[in-house]
Amino acid sequence: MTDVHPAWLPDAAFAPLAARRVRVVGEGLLAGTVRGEVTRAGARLVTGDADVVLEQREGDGPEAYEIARRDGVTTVVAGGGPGLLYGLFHLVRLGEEAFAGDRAPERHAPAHALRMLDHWDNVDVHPVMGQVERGYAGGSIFYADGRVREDLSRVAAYARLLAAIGINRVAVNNVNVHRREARLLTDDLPDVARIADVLRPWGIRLHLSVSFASPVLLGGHTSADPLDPDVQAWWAAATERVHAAIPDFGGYVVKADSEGQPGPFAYGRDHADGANLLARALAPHGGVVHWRAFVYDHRQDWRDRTTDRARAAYDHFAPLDGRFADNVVVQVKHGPMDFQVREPVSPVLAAMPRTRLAVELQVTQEYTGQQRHVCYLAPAWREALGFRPWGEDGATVSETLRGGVAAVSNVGDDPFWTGHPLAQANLYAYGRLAWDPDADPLDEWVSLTFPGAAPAARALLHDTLDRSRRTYEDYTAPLGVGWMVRPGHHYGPDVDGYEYTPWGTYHFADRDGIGVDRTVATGTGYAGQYPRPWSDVYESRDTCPDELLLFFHHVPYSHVLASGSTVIQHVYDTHFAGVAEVERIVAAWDRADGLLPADVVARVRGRLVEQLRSAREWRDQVNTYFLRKSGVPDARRRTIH
Ligand code: GCW
Repeated sequence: MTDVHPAWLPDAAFAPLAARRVRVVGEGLLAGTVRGEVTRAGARLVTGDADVVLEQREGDGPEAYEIARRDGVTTVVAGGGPGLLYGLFHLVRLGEEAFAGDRAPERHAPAHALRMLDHWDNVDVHPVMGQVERGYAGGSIFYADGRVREDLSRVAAYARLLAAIGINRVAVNNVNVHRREARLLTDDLPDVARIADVLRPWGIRLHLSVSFASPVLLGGHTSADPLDPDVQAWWAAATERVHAAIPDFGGYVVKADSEGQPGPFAYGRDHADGANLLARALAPHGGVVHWRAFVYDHRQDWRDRTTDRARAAYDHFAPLDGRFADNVVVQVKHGPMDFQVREPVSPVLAAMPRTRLAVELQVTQEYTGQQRHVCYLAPAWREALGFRPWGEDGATVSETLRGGVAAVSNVGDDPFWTGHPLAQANLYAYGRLAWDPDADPLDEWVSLTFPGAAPAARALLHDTLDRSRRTYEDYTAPLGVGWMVRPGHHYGPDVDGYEYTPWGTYHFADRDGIGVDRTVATGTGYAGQYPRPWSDVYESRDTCPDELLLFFHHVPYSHVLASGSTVIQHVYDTHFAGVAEVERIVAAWDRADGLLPADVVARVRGRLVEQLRSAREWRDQVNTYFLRKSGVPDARRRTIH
């Protein structure tokens, strides 16, 4: 392992701890990890008088901890090994502040018990998708040369980073399970167990994505019918073997009957039958099934206006509420489509009160600039987690989730982990929001990653990241309509790229207007999948928020937004403004020498060159397209090509 960036755990972040005497009271694997961290930091591990006491006392939630400071001693009392570790990292985040003055006891516990990262890593390099599907940071940290890596030191460093942000579950392979990867469940178990061994000291349990057709692919059966006793026996035995190799195995992740993956539909069964089959096999071992709700018809006909991809997850899953076993988590993408820069919150999240739901976020920036563009996603995730589907007085999405949160990782074998160094902030923020959906993690990330950064450096990072999602939105597809990306790889503009394809991702622009009518009155009825008040809010053009207008309504270009601008003028203005903003950020980084480490500055500058090129391409293609369609000139007479 050479020259891997320390991300948010550089040695300097441990300097305040290094100067202290630390007593660790507790037994077990994770207490051992905590002692290792203390020693690694250069602090003195003592058994007597100490400046810091970290104590593990069983009970009261193994992940929770209480921090206090009295009479010159900082204490962390944890309910278990994980809490001890999280408490230690909390001290690291506090820095010197952890050792100053008195501190009233403060209890910290995660908002969600399941805080998961999903890797879309393949063992082999897939001919189209590469090794990491939708990965923008190089190859896999888990696999090389067609098998699990011999040297897993990079995985150990990753696990340490994840523990510092509270992640406790990692699924190590792609939900599109190809032939080779299907065998992780069987032939490769000893190797998969080695990964689990590396994750375990950091409080992280390993999960596997499995093919629903495994009994056929691996077991020589002719069917994978969930109601077939032979199939059930096969899963029970296979799961037994997994558990024998990995005693704390977390469970399975399944993408079934989606984008060509096999599933229960082939046997006339539904998603509850499918999920419960695996749940039954896992239950004796304490495992869970993450069953994805990303199910839709990807063989649509654009001529057919009655089929709406946005409706699909709700139509498939809401009727099954109450039928899933207790150890099934139905994993729902945060929006009804697919990780666009702006989408409404999925109505499925409000439609299944008797099901354990998890929300799925995408840290890897598939549709948000592929880690060549800066796009800090925490504001979008906070919006989703904090959304109140039943109105102001109702609960937030985060409060209703009983299956926790999951997200697609953005990490690869790149020296900066994430390609774009600033994309590390997304991974950091995801972990912290999974722990506390109200957190605002950017300052923390800056302080840890760039210890001692001057105010000008901090300002530069804020300036670059704070508004970056809005900026990306400004120069790409407008007003919630989404897509307009190049088919396949999803990078760069192509307004009609998906317009006449089977994927169900249309904008329906013509000479008069644009947008998808998803109203109950005249459209696909999608707006009616929300409870009140949102069904009403979205149903009407007058109350639908501007940023989602084209998601819910087909309107003329002359339609006046709540902002006072017309739709067409909004398109022009935001596209010019978005590029101007990128130009401003580029100029700011031109002056960044000496503010941040040279390798970071160099890498960011390189990415910004591409971001600016790409943003201009977006601006010019989108503006030109709509000028030609509508014939309406820019009120400010700027050059539109
Ligand atoms: O967004 C789409 C991606 C696919 C991905 C799929 C999914 C893993 O383009 O690459 O497949 O979503 O979430 O299953």
